[in-house]
Amino acid sequence: MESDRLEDIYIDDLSVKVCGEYTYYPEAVATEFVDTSDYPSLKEEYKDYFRIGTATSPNLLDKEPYAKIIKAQYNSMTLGNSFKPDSILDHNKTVRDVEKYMYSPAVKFDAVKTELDFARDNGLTVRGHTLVWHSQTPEWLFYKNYDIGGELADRETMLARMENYIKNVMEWTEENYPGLVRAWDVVNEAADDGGGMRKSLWYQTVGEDYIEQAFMFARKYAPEGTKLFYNDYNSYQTRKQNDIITFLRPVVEAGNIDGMGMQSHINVNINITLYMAALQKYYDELGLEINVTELDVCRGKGDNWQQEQGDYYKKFMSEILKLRKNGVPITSVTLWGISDTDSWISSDYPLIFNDDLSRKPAFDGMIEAVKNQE
Ligand code: 9MR
Repeated sequence: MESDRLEDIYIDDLSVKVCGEYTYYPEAVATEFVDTSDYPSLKEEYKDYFRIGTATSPNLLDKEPYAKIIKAQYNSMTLGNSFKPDSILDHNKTVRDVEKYMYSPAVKFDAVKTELDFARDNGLTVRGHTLVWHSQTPEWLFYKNYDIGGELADRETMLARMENYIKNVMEWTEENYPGLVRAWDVVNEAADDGGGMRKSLWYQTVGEDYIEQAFMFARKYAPEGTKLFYNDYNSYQTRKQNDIITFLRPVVEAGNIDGMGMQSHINVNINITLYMAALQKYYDELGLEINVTELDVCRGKGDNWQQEQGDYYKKFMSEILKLRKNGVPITSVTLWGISDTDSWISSDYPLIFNDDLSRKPAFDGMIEAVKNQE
């Protein structure tokens, strides 16, 4: 704005539209950390059963105490945000040449390198999270000519964009980090909390077979041996589970899915027996292997919450081990973060280390569960 006259200028009816969504990259607030060298190691204790993972963030790996505890405790990691479509899709490049990128949006991979280098250099495998999701996926992807002022793109265009996105991400990853990503969350959170399928922009543009299509493309481009997962929250709840089983059945029949990811953002009041029955059912009905992909357990209200939460973690892991012993193929358990301070729900203190990385009863509970199996 310019003016030759020295008068006040008023702007009214200003509105700011956020394109995409805000992503919170976790930070460590503590400045002093305890020495974690003498802790027993989760990955060692569980090595005969399944992998133990954590969610990471590039700025946490830069902190030495964090890097150290991750190397000591975990043998799998999930990039907490960096592999999501809003981090990979290159808006500027795409809209600079819409014709060229019409069916294959431009992608960039700068954001994933710190974490993938760390995993490769320290012998952790990676769960790729995530390819097809309603959230952290920019809205422009779904529009004709990538113009959010216009109409939604048609089914054929969106199928082509979906196929090329999956192809480009999988091929880049395998070329640059061969064998590192052992599993992909191909479709994330497709079930609606109110029942049925979520009416996401993928659903609206492609139609209700978008899950089948996504898994078909994923199978086509996934390197041999890479496991393909569906991943969701509250997927132990009966109604949601039934919906998920219904829409995954054709994917199973087509042979395009290997596993069910149970996010498991839970709390100390969730009934462990019901939760385990759900795992058993995914296996019985669909024959899928199971990963616990985003475990955190929000604390209870009482003064004794640390111990109560520790007991819960212990019971939870004991039952997981039991289920595995009884034949349910559970192949990894991943915690969604390291310490309470870097959790996405830090005010609920849901993880196994305190802010200074001192161990909580939750950590000891996980160790006891595997040491004292019935
Ligand atoms: O942990 C992630 C957090 O840092 C981001 O701000 C948030 C944005 O949606 O996503 C968090 O991870 C989510 C995961 O990708 C899917 N399941 C729910 C997780 C917690 O919101």
